[in-house]
Amino acid sequence: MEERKKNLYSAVQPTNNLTIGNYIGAVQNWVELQDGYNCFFAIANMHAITVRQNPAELRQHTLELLALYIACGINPEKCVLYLQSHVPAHAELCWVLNNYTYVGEMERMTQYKDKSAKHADNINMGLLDYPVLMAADILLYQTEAVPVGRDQRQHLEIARDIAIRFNNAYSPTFAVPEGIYVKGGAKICDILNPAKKMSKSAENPNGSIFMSDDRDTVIRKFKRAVTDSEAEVRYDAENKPGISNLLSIYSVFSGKTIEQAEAEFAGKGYGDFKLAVGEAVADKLTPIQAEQAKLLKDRDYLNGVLKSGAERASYTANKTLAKVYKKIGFIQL
Ligand code: ATP
Ligand code: LTN
Repeated sequence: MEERKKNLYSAVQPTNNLTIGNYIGAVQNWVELQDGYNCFFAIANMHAITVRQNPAELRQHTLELLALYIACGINPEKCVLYLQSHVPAHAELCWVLNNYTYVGEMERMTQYKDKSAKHADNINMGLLDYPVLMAADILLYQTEAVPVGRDQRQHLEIARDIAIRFNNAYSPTFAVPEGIYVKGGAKICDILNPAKKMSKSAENPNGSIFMSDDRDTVIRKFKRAVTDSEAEVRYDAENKPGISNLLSIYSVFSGKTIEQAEAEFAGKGYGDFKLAVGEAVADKLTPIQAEQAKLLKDRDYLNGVLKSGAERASYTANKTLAKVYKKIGFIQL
């Protein structure tokens, strides 16, 4: 008998154009996983509004992200691709789970501390509650696997804790999810400041490579990437963070291992290496950008994907929500 496929869930916020960090840590990995799992991939627009968004830009980034998912190779026929706000069960389960989560736990979250420092004028309830909404996302789909970048590990741990807490208080209700992290690429760093993760909302856009950057921009940004005073292309994350980060990026975009890349640039200068990284990235991005642009012109197609995704996601999500409501004593009509 064929083994049952496990459910897999992940999401990205439509907060800006994606960076190659998002691609390496998340989307690229999803493409490889889509055959082995029952996949649900969301556009987390409800998470996005925890920091102020311009409505027109949010709308545009949402469509761009949907088109980008598909252009990167995620197949909307195989996977459920949808917009988080189209499935009201997310907000509903989040409310229930809030009552099984402690304020102290949320205040200790690294991302909350970082984002409240960055947006000190707008430390809203949504920002604090962000991990509970993420737990609701995951738990609604009886998710067993969650492929994300390292920075999301703490949030995933909380989702597991909440699931276990609820299951113990009632009876088994939620699957307890496991994280899937890519080796090497789980944390891509800012190319101007390798101590920081590459982020789509970084203050200096020259430290991030965006999926929408054209060839010249990509090559120019890599040319200025921070390296070190040696002249040796060698992986050593601790002592050579800049070069090691570039090696991780090169390895993913060229399809070569780190060792092969080190051998390729033995005896060559950093200038040659940085140019090669830029070219490898640009070569991969160009066809993705062309496909994304083509998809963005076909609004009917994109709307159809969203509609079908919302229906299929709602079906699974509502089953879990009904189970939860029954267990906690909510009368259902
Ligand atoms: P923002 O800057 O708006 O907070 P972000 O760039 O951190 O955004 P998210 O939408 O929070 O992006 O994350 C989307 C996915 O990309 C997540 O799985 C996250 O773990 C992954 N990711 C984000 N940044 C990196 C990175 N630098 N390296 C690897 N993976 C990353
Ligand atoms: N918080 C995540 C995006 C996200 C997510 C999820 C990831 C929202 N809901 C559920 C995995 C599972 C981030 O990457 N910043």
